[in-house]
Amino acid sequence: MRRREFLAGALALSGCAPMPQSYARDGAPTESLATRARRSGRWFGAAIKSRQLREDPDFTAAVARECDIVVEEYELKRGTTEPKRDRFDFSGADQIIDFAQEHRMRARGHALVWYAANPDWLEPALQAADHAGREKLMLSYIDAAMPRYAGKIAEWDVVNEPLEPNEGRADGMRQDSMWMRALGEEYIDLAFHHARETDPNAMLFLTDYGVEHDSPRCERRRTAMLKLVDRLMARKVPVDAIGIQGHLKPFREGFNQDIFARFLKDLSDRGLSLSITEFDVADRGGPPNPDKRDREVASIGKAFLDVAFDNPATQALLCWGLSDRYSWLSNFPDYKWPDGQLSRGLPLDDKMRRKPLWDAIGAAFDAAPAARRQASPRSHNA
Ligand code: 9MR
Repeated sequence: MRRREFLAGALALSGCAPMPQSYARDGAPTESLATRARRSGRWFGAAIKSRQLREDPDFTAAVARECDIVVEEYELKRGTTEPKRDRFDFSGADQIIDFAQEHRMRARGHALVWYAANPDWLEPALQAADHAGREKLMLSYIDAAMPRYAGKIAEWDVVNEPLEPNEGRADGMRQDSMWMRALGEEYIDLAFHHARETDPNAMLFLTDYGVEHDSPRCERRRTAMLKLVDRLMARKVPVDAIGIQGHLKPFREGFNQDIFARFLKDLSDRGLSLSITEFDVADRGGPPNPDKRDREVASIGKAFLDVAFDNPATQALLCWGLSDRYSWLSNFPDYKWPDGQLSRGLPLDDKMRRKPLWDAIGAAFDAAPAARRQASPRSHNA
């Protein structure tokens, strides 16, 4: 594969292969991304919300057409499911998982242990508990969520976003996390061992962001992730896979294919599977003309995905949303456009029409060498 370097704010588009022009602005049917992903032995899908399934038939049809894997954008986070201690509400996640079952889709569970999106009662309860009580408070959520979806959720984000080198720890671990404060780094070991025991058939992921770009920030985060993975493997923690979130911001930070390929190889050489679990492209700062911006977004997306799929350990791509009608990027202070226009970082526009990014994803799947899927979860205890 010929690799290129993409500079923030100055994508050298003239040097890139032309984007294929198969995308259908009139919605003409062509093979779905799931079909093209499957041909390379991979899954394609998106994060969704139950409300979209209840209220938006166009969007729901697009998900059914394009995806064969889904994940809950927020409805399996503890702040949603356990608003009061031991009083659970899984109704949103249930609807998403029912939809996946009906459409014979694979499903991911996101996320069991995260520093954010927790209920208000949790941190004070942790502070009041002794060590055994603190462990129990973390593991009780695994007990509540995993068995409920056994056989239906094939893979779980067990620990999400454990890294934040900017907070100053030498090991790059996120210190401003209730789990680090309560249990130290061992919280990760405990969570994975417990998840493995609770659903031995599930594939167990550690996921994080900010490891994609060619920037000092991402370099620090890549180093911290590799070091964490090495410590976990030395302690025989049953991590099966790494989820690279893939929230790209090409108009702020550069991208270098060789650097990213090397990082993925460093992970897969350690025996880990990989997935891109939250892909989208922040378009703020890109060209004002939306067509031109779409082409640049597609170009950087293709450069990134070509590397991701060149590694046979990469088994899936999930976008964080499917259509610009619903993207967290349009609401997030750092990424939203000041004039209120929608972000254009997803494969379908707000009218469910396929965009150049859709083409880029399809073309990346078409060009990908076959994936090497893990037949069953790998246990480092074996
Ligand atoms: O997109 C999600 C947004 O709708 C939620 O309000 C928020 C908090 O639950 O989480 C967003 O998703 C995040 C994901 O769970 C973890 N990685 C970053 C995502 C975007 O912030």
